[in-house]
Amino acid sequence: TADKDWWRGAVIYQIYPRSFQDTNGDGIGDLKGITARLPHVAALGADAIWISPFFTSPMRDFGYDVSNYTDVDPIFGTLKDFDALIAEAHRLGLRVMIDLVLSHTSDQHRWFVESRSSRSNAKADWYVWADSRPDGTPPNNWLSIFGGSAWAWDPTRLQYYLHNFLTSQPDLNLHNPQVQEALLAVERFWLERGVDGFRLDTINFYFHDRELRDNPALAPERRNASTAPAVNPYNYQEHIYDKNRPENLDFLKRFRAVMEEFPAIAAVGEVGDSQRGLEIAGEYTSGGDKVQMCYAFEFLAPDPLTPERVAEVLRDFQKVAPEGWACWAFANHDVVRHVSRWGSDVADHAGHAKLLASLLMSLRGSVCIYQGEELALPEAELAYEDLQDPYGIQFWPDFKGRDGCRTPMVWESLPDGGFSSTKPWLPIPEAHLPQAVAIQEGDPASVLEHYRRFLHFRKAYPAFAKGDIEFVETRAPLLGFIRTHGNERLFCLFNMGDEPAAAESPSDEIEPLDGHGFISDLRDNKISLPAWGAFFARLA
Ligand code: TEU
Ligand code: CA
Repeated sequence: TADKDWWRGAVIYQIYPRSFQDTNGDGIGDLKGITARLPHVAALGADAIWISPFFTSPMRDFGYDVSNYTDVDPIFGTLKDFDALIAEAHRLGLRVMIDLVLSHTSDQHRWFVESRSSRSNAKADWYVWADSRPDGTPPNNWLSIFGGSAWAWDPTRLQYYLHNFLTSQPDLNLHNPQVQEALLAVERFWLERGVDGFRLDTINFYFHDRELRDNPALAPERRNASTAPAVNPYNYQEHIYDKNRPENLDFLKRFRAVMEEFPAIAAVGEVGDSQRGLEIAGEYTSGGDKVQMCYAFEFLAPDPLTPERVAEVLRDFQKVAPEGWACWAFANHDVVRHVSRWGSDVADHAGHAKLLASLLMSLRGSVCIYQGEELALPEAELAYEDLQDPYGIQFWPDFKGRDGCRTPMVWESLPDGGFSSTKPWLPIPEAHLPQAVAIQEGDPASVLEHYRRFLHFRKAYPAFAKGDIEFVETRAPLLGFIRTHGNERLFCLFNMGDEPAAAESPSDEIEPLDGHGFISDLRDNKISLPAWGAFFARLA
């Protein structure tokens, strides 16, 4: 495990602990459940797991509101359970990345309890406090992603505090050096406990403008599909002052310096910004002294996934950050499951899912796979009464929230999905049961076996993980590119459409590869692909 570069091109499997596996019959997944199911992740061929937050929390945002950074919430288990999880992961050859939410805490965190108690306590400046404007309104026009002003009134301090997310998620003031020290101590705590890295939640929200200047409105011509849901006015501001501040670079360097005290640690920063995401991701991952990877939102947005869009995003990133490293994902716990987002009208559900999986795992960058993605689970349709996500409850029915991608894993085709012995915290859709792990396992035509096969294939050719990428002239719905690493040149061609398609071979000297599960035909320099087909070859 000394390979310092393991993260470059790694495939990271994201686990949402509430919904992975329940072991004590309370309907909520737990750390013991993760440990029990790690063989599934290892068999898939992933390099690492990223576990969404399991720290002590009142769970207003299901763990993204932390009230104690250095303990496990009793719902999920104990620190001892976590130690056992790490040991088992390492035994199976999996690295463990944990999700640190450093931009804000829960309002139940003792730091905030103290900070809000007066204007003169020792932690008075640990959060972002400001006086109202003379008319009593909030200090400026900053908005919360979850709706309304980003400022909440505190009746004790008679001041507003900043919250980019829920009012129960007050923003820490990282301009205060003591806050930085406290967060670096959290980092060290988990490194000493044996984690291999971090997913850093909302990494570009760490610092705000100290002068509290108003954000400008987003010019109408710059509004696009990825600024949806249009119902949320947050998407119509230019986020210059509430986040993305230059002071962040120095903090990230300090964070990295602590990582460097331990062997082979890697971090992926989540850059939430639908306007300048790639640029910021590039900035944070260049120079070798901040984070290694940034998690980009480009393919998590509602925009349709077309060959042009894929090429444009990858080229743009290359252009703004030739030295940077992205981590791509099609799915996570915040967005509509991608097979539904992009394929609601697709007849061949499995074919579509397999093509997308292989495309994702062939791009230059690292990759995150979200639990259930390997089963091609569609978005769950939930009734308003079943909703748990405060974001969904707030914007229903224009935006249905994030519960539809957070329903429990389906391990077996039983009514409880093999997830729990009792009623789960979110219902398991009946339609998910025929896609359970136990049903797909061993069926070479299944999506699950395709993920396993493709990950295995991908490992045999280092160009997939580490190579450069160069796009080849192709006509939609085809997408073609060449991945180059040393003397290895791999040509990858994808048919992103539901009709057969054909393309010219980019070279006479081409050696088709197999073992990836797709069937195609190469004759007289012409490559013919079936609907949702792909072709891989080595070029001389
Ligand atoms: O998400 C940050 C973020 O910007 C996204 O939340 C996104 O805008 C939103 O979920 C709408 O889809 C991270 C976590 O992934 C998310 O679960 C948390 O709610 C959020 O931070 C606050 O900690
Ligand atoms: Ca449980």
